[in-house]
Amino acid sequence: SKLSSVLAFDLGASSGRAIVGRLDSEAGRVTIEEIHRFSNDPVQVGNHLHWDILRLFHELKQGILQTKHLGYTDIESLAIDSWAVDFGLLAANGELLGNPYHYRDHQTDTVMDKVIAAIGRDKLYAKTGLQFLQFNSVFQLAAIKERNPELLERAKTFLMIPDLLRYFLTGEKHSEFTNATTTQLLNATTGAWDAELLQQLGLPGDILLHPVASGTRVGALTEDLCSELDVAPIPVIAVGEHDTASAVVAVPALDENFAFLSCGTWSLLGTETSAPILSEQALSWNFTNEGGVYGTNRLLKNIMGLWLIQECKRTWDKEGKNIGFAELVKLAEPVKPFQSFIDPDDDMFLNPAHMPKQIQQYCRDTNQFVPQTEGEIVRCILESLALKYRFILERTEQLSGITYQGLHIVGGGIQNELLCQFTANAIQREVWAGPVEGSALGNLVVQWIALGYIANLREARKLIRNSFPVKTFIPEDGAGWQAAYITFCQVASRSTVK
Ligand code: ADP
Ligand code: LRH
Repeated sequence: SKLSSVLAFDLGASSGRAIVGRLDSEAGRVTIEEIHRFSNDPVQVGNHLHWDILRLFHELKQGILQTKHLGYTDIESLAIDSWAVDFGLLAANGELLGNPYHYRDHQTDTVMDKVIAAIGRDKLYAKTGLQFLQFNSVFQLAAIKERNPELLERAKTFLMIPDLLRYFLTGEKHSEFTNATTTQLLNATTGAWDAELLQQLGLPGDILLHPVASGTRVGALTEDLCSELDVAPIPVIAVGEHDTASAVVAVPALDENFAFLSCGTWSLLGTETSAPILSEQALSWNFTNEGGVYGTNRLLKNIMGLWLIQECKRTWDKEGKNIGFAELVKLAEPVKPFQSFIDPDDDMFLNPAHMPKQIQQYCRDTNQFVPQTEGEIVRCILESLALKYRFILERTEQLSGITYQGLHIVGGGIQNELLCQFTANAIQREVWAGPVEGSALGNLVVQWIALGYIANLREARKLIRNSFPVKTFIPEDGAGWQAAYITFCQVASRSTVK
């Protein structure tokens, strides 16, 4: 039977991978092989935090080479997805101006409030439908304009991270729709850049390219790259290039109405809707409407996620402890439950110098038990995340008017089974965990839809459901978690539960 092979690059904020997908259309099955994985290490230079964009491009090349070395001579296309909001600026001659900033760079710390004061919160939300996060591209651009106007004056083209890497691969400049929606500059109603907003903020609208729909073919590897790597000019497709858009494509839901949690560096919890929900309630709860593939909308909220654990681990690594993620979970398991809670989404956790101390500070400030050991700190984070998931799931239900029987979780975070179980306990419903490589799979299936092998999104989800295991977690200890939830809400209200 006919097999098709395509290549996905999925770049998360903590790591990237190259995955080859093989589709057997007759059998209705997909298999994947991870052919390359690399860490994504941001670099602090002076006062600023940057992505190491050339290293990421180098890793893409290593991935392409690896397909050749493993004997995949029949790759029909490739595509990139990555974290949202960040971008590079090109000069008139097409060269990259400076290293892209990391969204956690402190340049935006005070900018959002100024922009909101200038435009109006309601108006900005009505136009873009996006949640207010201090690092949305609009605020980064406003920060650059304030601090370093020469950079913007020299810029000829604005490209989001996957657009930029794709440009390095193909020489073609295009903006992809799903990721463009995360800038907070795209008008949710028209699907075009909001000229009035750009003008009011004094931002150069002419550097923005009109977005192409996800699933559009946007060139092929350049001749130069093909001779450098000695490979064929593989076609390149713009999939749902926002990793969360791709992750939600891969949710193996059989029902049209489902709640999801995309669980990696961030926890993105919400649901898919057919149109943006721009109600007053959605605005006051700061829910977002991000553009999805094929006309879908993602109503969701960012929750700080496993960043909290990653940062603790990074701090402990620096202290020479080198404890792996699986080991950290093991340390948390025997710890006494419900000793203290944090609101994961307090601003103080966005990019602190020392995450474990910051968590202790929060507990001290709220007169709670102060966790001391690694296990106690990780336990506090995991319980707090699970309780925050309940809080946001219930708000999602209120906004969508739909009750969900359980929660689908996709992404690297499902390897943390303690967190999956805590989540089932906190929401008192089933959790369905899988697939782990959600974003990469969403990337792969949209390539196959674009190539004509899969009919549509619904078929793609069925295919994923048939091809990858989903692990069910049954809720336990309802009374204990209900009591914990009440305490959690009291504690978190001090930091105005957002
Ligand atoms: P991103 O795409 O945002 O970089 P991933 O989806 O790759 O993130 O998820 C990475 C997270 O998954 C890590 O921060 C870690 O918390 C969790 N994780 C990875 N491996 C394990 C493991 N073996 N046990 C527990 N958690 C894990
Ligand atoms: C997850 C993600 C998320 C964005 C954040 C910047 O990787 O793309 O959807 O809010 O990174």
